[in-house]
This record gives sequence, C-alpha cells and structure tokens, in this order.
Amino acid sequence: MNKIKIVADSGSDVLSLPDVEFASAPLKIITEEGQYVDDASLDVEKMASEMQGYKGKSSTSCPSPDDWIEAFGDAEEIICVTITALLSGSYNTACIAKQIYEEKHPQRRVFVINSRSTGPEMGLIIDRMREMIISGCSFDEIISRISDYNAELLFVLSSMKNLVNNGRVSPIAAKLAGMLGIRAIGRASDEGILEMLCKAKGDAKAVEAMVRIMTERGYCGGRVKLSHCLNEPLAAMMKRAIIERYPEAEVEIGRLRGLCSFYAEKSGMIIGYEI
Ligand code: X90
Repeated sequence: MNKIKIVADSGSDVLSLPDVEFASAPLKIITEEGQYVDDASLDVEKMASEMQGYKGKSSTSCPSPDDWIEAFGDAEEIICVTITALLSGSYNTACIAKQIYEEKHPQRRVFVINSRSTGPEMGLIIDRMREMIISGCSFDEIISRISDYNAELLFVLSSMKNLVNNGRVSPIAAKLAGMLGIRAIGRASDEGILEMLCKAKGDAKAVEAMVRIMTERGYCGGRVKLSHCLNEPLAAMMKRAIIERYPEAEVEIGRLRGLCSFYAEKSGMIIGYEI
C-alpha cells in the first residue's frame, strides 16, 4: 500500500476510495432542531425530504482544524482537497490543520488544494490523484501534475432557497429559480463562486442547454460525473444526451451527499466534466 493519503471534505461526496488511503472530513447541516453530520451514516434521502418541508433557519459549517487532523490520522504524506474557499471556511481550516500537523510531526507533509468547486469536480480531481498514486507517482509529482488537470462544474437547480438564505448567491442572480418548472443553470466560476448561465423550462430543455454549454466550454468526450439529489431520471436523461453526442464518453451517475444536497436541494443535479 502506498503511503500517500487523500483527504477531502464531504463537499466532495466521496466517502471511501478503493486501493488507496482516504478519509473524509464532514461538514454539518444545522437547523433549529439539531444537526446533520455529513458522514457515511447520514441518511441523505431523509435529510433532503425533511429540509424540503422545513421552514425554520438553517445553515452549514465546515470541518474544524481538529476534524481535519482526525482525518489526517497518522499518514506521512497527505493531499487534502477542499470545497471552494470563496464559499466555505473549509480551505482555511485545512491550512490551519496542516500547520499544526506539520509542526507536531516535522517529517510529515500536507498539501492543501482549493478545488474552487465542489461535488463531482472534487470527485474527478480525487479520482485523478488516486490513479497517480496507484501508478506509483511521488507526492511531489502528484502535486505538480494535478494543477494541470482540467475539469469544470455545471449545476441545474429547481430551487436556490438555501443558497440565497445562506448568502452563497445573490437573490437577484437566483431570481427565477424556484418558479414552477424553471431550472436554473450555472457553473462554478474560475475563482470558485456560483455563476448563473441561463434558465430552462423543464428537464429536456435544461439537458439540451447543458450539453451545449459543455461543448462550448471545450468538453470533447472525456470523463463526466453526474451527481443528483433524488433525481435519477434527470441524471439518466443527461447521460443519454451526452452519450448520444459523445459515444466514447465515460459517464458515471452518483448521488450528492449531505452538504451538496442541502444546497442543491431535492431534484438538483451537479455535473463535473473533464475538458
Ligand atoms: O462552510 C460551509 O458551511 C459550506 C458552504 C458551502 C456553500 C456552497 C455549496 C454549493 C453546493 C450548489 C451548486 C454548485 C455550486 C458550485 C459553486 C462553486 C452545491
């Protein structure tokens, strides 16, 4: 077993990885009644349904430095991937954890990556690093080569209530999302904030628009991760549309975990793709 460990916050939707050392640092979803910890034991379906009818205040919180250090375990070389630093404190707490960990264990090293994104784009970065570890790359090779890896993120949401209420997107940008039948389509900007692109009426038009946007942005048949919150039909429709246009594409359907489900809300989907 290689000694390089990958650690990611739960914004990545990754709970475990075959053949390499991996740990997840959970974020939390907080309501007036209690909290959901976004770890392997969370019933995401139950949470998403409960949140849909919930009228009170809700928020989220990132892992503390201690949570990160716990996830680091006793690994000697750690590559740590966080959700976008412009919308979460996760990158910041991971950097603090790195400092503490390296001071305590001068032989050990932690490299922290701000994904400037979330969910399936983090998943693609993690998969790429996993492959490099398995093929025998060194810590330094991985950290220098992963910065050349090009992936992007699109989202399609029926409601942006939780994003607006928590100040992660402006109410003006989110204006039409939430109207019956309207899908809001956007992307993670290069810096790592939400950038609205267009609106579509119904799933079919949304899928059409997203395949067009992927093509315009330089997608040409590489890997895609489609992660949804209780919306398998939409993911299946998107997968068909991608394969129709790019028969060689490698498209994987997955589920959003707690943090992304809270913000993407029931029926939302987030797409990571290589360019
Ligand atoms: O620290 C925290 O409390 C976490 C805050 C995270 C806020 C943003 C999460 C976005 C989740 C929504 C669609 C994709 C947006 C991509 C933006 C980069 C998913």
